[in-house]
Amino acid sequence: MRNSALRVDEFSSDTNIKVAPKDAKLSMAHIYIAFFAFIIGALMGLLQGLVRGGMIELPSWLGYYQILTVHGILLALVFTTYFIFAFLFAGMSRTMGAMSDGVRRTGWVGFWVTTSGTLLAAALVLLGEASVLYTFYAPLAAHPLFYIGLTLFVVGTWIAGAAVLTHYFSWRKANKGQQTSLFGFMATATIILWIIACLGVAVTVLLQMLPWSLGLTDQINVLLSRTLFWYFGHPLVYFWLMPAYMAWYVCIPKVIGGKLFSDSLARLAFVLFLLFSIPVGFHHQLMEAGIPEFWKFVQTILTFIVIIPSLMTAFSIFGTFEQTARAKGGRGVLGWLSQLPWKDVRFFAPFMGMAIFIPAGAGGIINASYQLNAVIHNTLWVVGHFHLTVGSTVLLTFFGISYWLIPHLTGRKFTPFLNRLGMVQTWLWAIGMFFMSGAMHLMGLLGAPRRTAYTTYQDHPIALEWFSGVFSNYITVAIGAVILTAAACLMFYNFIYMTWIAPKGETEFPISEPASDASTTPKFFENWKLWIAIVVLLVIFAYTIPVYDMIVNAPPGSPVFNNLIK
Ligand code: HAS
Repeated sequence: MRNSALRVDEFSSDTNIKVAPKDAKLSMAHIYIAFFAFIIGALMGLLQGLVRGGMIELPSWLGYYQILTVHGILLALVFTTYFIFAFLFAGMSRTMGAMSDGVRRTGWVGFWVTTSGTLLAAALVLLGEASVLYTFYAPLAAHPLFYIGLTLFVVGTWIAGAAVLTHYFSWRKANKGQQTSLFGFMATATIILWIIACLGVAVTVLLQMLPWSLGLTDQINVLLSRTLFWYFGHPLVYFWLMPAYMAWYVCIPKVIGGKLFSDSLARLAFVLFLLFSIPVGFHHQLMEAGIPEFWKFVQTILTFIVIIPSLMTAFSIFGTFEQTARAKGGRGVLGWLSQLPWKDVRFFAPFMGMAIFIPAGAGGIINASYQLNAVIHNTLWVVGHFHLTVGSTVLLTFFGISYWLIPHLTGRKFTPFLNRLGMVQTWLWAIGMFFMSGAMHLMGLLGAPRRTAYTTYQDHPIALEWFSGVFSNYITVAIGAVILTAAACLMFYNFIYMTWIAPKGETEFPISEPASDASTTPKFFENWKLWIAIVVLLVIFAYTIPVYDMIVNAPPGSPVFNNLIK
């Protein structure tokens, strides 16, 4: 077993290098929680789809908003966060050497603190004391213990993040002047983004929501609270996306038998995400009164800048595909596509995620455009948008990672049987999403609101029109939800198979090399002090004046609203 950081010449694509067994345990602990949260969250999604479509009624002890909260928290926050840390810990160990005992211990402390927060928050939701949805927006209030659970969750991830950062910086210290692994670089950017982003939610939870829910203050400044939430909420979506991009840049080229298009371009994309994904929260509040239009405009411009690293990624990954396929003999304008390993789920699941991200990203650009946002804000369109982005692009990539990561960590084989199950699972997920998310987009475009339970709006003709299209109706949503549930159950079975049933053996953790003709990566990319300083300046620029205004000219505060929508 290795117990020291790798030398620089070792973190190449050597397939014999494995995640150290003790690090694998830490990573697997995260995976167990991720997949248990996933299956419960997915089953809640089915119930929700059927209730909202008026097809079933929930028993009196179970509320619609309660299951909506469980669904959102377990899938969008718990599954993603645990999976991401599992991937980061494993990848750091694989590319930068085994973690020291101290670093690993810090990782475990982070795991237990996060898990205690998760359990506490989950218990409050299950007791019906925190039906506040996954955005826990004021003035909906939860039991104070829910906010304490959230705080523990965030603090736990900071501790786990500190372990990732310590491992990275120790390696740098031990290998002075050497370039770090691309995986380590990207993991560091992701964790720094997460820590800076969480400051916003920490401030609103600790200084506003907790005292207000405890009755220590009578009212809450809702505008300020939402602004602090979205300061966190938008980088949150990149916290989900960046690990998916890590797999696209670092692992997929190896899976398809090629090399990374450009190490420098990949690093630049991640630096741009770090710089521009934080000062853009106002694009979630374009319809919110009380924020001067000038500042909404500034943050909209910054939003359009944060689209650039995704476009760079599209270019780079497409370039990797074409170079690899042509090297294998592919010809023609698009004929080379036939050379890609379409029957290998380790490629196909993330590829499906990439393909879906093309319309999903276009939807995001629509959302960010002020006038168009007025059409779609608070409608089912937005729900359709995030089921395509995080629910498809990110999740399909995470599933694709699971097919090699879990057997690698459990010392089992990626078998042809598992590959077949994975292919079926990917198709089911994509088809289910096509129906569900497609119908949501169309219904939202017609005006159907989000965040509501079943209602026909007293049979108002305009409202009935929202639900009675050939494709845009609740039956289509329900069909999609049923197919997605089948896909989720299959994925859960695949997780069980990879963890406990697949034959013992070895599975590769794929890490690609840069192309042989790639230019050297400039050293300034590793200058984290510079990037953090620019982030701070951008945040100060984008937020100081509007936030000052929200505090000094505060709108009337709101008392607690709770137990209204259990
Ligand atoms: Fe978003 C709302 C704008 C991306 C998630 N977003 C949400 C919410 C969530 C979410 C959860 O401006 C709802 C929050 C809530 O509950 O209220 N979003 C954007 C923009 C982008 C974007 C501009 N969103 C994401 C990602 C998410 C995510 C990523 C999760 C992971 N979003 C908004 C706005 C709202 C919003 C407003 C507020 C709406 C409202 O009013 O409430 C951009 O980052 C998108 C850029 C992406 C692209 C696509 C690049 C394509 C790639 C694929 C390449 C394909 C290859 C394969 C290589 C430009 C990289 C090709 C090969 C072949 C052969 C085909």
